[in-house]
Formats: sequence, C-alpha cells, structure tokens
Amino acid sequence: MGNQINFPARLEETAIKIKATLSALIPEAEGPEQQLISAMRYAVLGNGKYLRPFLVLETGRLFDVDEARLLRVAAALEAVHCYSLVHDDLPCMDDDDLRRGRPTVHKQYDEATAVLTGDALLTFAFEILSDAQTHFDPNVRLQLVALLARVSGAKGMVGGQMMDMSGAHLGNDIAAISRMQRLKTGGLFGFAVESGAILGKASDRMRHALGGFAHDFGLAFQIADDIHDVVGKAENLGKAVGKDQSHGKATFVSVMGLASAKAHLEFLCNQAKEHLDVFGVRADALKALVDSVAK
Ligand code: GRG
Repeated sequence: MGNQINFPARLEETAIKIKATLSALIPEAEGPEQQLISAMRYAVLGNGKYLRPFLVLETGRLFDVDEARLLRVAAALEAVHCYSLVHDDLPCMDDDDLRRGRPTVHKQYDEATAVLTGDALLTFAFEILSDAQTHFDPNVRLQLVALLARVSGAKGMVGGQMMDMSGAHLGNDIAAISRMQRLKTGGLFGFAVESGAILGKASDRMRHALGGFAHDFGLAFQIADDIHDVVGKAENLGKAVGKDQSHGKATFVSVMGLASAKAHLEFLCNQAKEHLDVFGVRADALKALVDSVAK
C-alpha cells in the first residue's frame, strides 16, 4: 500500500503549531526593546516551510514524545535557522533583499537591527532548551544544548558558511562541496532528527537509522536547492534565484551538471527512505517529506 499521508496538510499543521509556539515564546514588547522583539517576530513568523520543526515533531512522534516538549525543541531549532537566514541575507554575506517572499530583516528594519536580531535568536534558542519546561531531566536538556551548539558553531553551520564564503578553495571537488554543505545545512537537519531520538530515548539501532536518514536527506535537500537555483522561479521560492551561478559558486549542479545532480538527488532520496523502513508506516510522514524534496 502506498503512503497515505496528506503531506501539504501535515506540513501546514506543523507550521501553524510552531508559529503559535514561537509567538507565545517571543511576545510583543513595548518600550526600548520593542524594535528588536518586533524584528525577531518578523524573522521567525514569516512564510517559511518549517521543515526543521516538521522533522523534530515527526521524529519525536516515532517514540511517542510529548508534543509540547517537541514544539519547544522545534522552536529553538527554528530560531537558530532564522538567525542564520537573517545573517546570511546581510550585505556583508549574500546581500539579499527578499526572503520568504518579503523584504529581508535588514531591508525591513536596518542592518544593525538585523545583526542584533540574529544574535538574539541564537541565544534565545539555548534559553528555551535549558528551561525545565523543555524536559524535566537536566541530562536530556544538556544533551540538547550541547548538540545544538555543536551543529550551529565553528564545526557546524558557521564553519560551513565560512567555507562557502571562501568558495574558491572548493574548486570542483565534489567531496569538499559535500562536506561544506553537510556542515552548513546538514547539521541543523541532523539536530532535528537526533533531538527527537534524544527525547524519545531511542535505541542505538534506531539512532543509527535516523542518522543515516538525516545525512541523506540533508544532502538531498541541498542538491534540490542547487537545482532550484538554476531552474526555479523567484516568485515560487520567495527569494532570488540564479545567485549561485552569478557568483560563480561551486554547487552540485555546476560540478556534476543538471542531469547528474537530478539523478543523485533521486538516489539520495531513495536511500533516505530506506533508512526509515525500520519504523514501518509510522515513518510515512518523514517519507512524504523526502518525496516532496525529490519533486
Ligand atoms: C550566517 C551563520 C550563518 C549561516 C548561514 C543556512 C545558511 C548558513 C544560510 C542560508 C542560505 C542558504 C540558501 C542555505 C542553503 C540552505 C537553505 C536552502 C536554506 C533555506 O531553508 P528552507 O528552504 O527555508 O527550509 P525556509 O524559509 O522554508 O525556512
């Protein structure tokens, strides 16, 4: 029997829940901090797909983890993701005017506000994770904090961004590009999946399967993004397209060619789903997410 999941509806349901959680965690404020809080809300409550929260929720559901806890962890992860987008859009980095179909934070507010918004979202994530409402066991909280710090920092997303910015050194080395992308975008997907397993006290076998899934899914997501950069339309993506090409950046498409990149995407998506077979139909929502990326 095929996958019975209505993926768009399920993703929309996650988006609604995570936005409500983030809105409650970052309430509007009056007074001197008003502009910063307003920009933080603008950054996290946009028209995103909320894929990382979806992964946290669906992985946690495999282990019957309480949804309120999953939503807090997902909110922390989304805050880090949004911080990275706000900083990545700055003139000193990718210099983008459009994000999620709206002006980027530095365009809507100003550059200083955008820098501070990113800083505040990053630290806010750790405030949420370290709060006892996230989990009663301080050991579990510590594992979450340590993992998010690792995947976000110099040996994770920030390190990958640094490699990307000095992209000339990557040349046409597909292994180096894969490593850079694994650090830059794969780490947060890894956290999404592993946090569900940490909260669910998953067995080593389950963790191993989820680790394989996160690895293949993260790479597939990046290849799909590279393909969209070449063949996508800005109005569909809510951001500029063709930027990698015009900046002469080495991407999976520029190195492998479009046809091979598409074939590799399909291979990785199939492999990602195979890792999930151990969970049976309970992983159908995660498999539906993979299918959406494959398309
Ligand atoms: C500035 C520290 C720092 C890091 C930046 C992730 C990142 C590193 C930059 C984002 C720029 C980019 C295009 C990365 C590729 C991954 C990607 C497509 C991110 C966008 O994620 P989506 O598609 O976005 O999940 P939404 O808006 O749906 O959340």
